[in-house]
Amino acid sequence: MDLQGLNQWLAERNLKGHWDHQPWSQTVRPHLWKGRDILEGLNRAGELITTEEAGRRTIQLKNPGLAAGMTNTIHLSVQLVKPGEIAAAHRHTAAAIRFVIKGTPNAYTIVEGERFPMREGDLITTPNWTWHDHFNGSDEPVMWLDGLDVRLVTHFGAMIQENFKRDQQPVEKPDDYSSKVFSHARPRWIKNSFAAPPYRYPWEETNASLEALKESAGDPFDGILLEYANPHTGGPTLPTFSCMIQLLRPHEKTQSHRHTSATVYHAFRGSGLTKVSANDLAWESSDIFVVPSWQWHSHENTTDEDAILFSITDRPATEALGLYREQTEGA
Ligand code: 1HN
Repeated sequence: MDLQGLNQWLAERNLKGHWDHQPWSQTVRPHLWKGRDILEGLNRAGELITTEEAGRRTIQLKNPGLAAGMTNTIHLSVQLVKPGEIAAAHRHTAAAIRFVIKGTPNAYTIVEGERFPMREGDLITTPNWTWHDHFNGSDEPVMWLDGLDVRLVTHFGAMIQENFKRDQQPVEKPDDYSSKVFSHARPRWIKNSFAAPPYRYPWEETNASLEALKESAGDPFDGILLEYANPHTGGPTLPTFSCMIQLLRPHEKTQSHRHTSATVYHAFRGSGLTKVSANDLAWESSDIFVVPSWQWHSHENTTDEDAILFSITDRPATEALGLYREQTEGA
């Protein structure tokens, strides 16, 4: 039996020699999806399928280097809920965030008995195992970005899901409950029972912070970069991933670095260029792109207007597992 014969003999028994080189994993590729394609697909889906039939009416982003999903950890999709529609209540071990790209008054995500309004630029979390459903009570569609750690959770074989006994969970908390419970003066008798509580980060507050800090030095790799802090711990948005918003000032060009965490971006305002290894990802408002782990990257605002990127990073997960490394140019 020669070596090739042995490889074959082993393969028939679901075994493999270390010398028989086959990749351990598929490769996440840098890639950019046009926002207008996603929105066109979603609007067409709005005519062809109901939320009831679809479960969730979302268009999922698929990385060209993977059989499924956008990265090995974070999954991204864009969701549409039409006037009068309900996306039924459920909970799962995957944690999710919603970043609203087309808001409207009277559309809500209900999480653990609290209804959170969905206005453009708002970020709303539905942490691991929290009941959540969506409802659009307005006469205009509502659309948002769904970010979940479902790829990571699936790798662990830990994706568990339960449906609520009715389509909608009851609203049991007063409006603005979380924003008051987690404000600067906090009730002494309420104990938070989640590693991260459900929470809404209103755009007007996020934007006011960006504006107030605009003249600061900023981060050399990311400009005016803000992290949406877990209101309970002050740490990353969620235990497995964190959300950021960054403002790149007119013609601002950042330094290049690389790190062992993947980041997915949504161009919320303006346009620019993100260089990822040998790829030039030219983005404009509404586009989505991915910077895979351990690839050199830098950002540039190529215009005379401010540019704003929303992003999700799996860095908290890699840090928790002792896997985080970072390298800067010349280091
Ligand atoms: C999910 O529960 C939602 O609740 C959206 O809106 C997208 C993608 C994968 C798994 C669960 C939602 C999802 C999801």
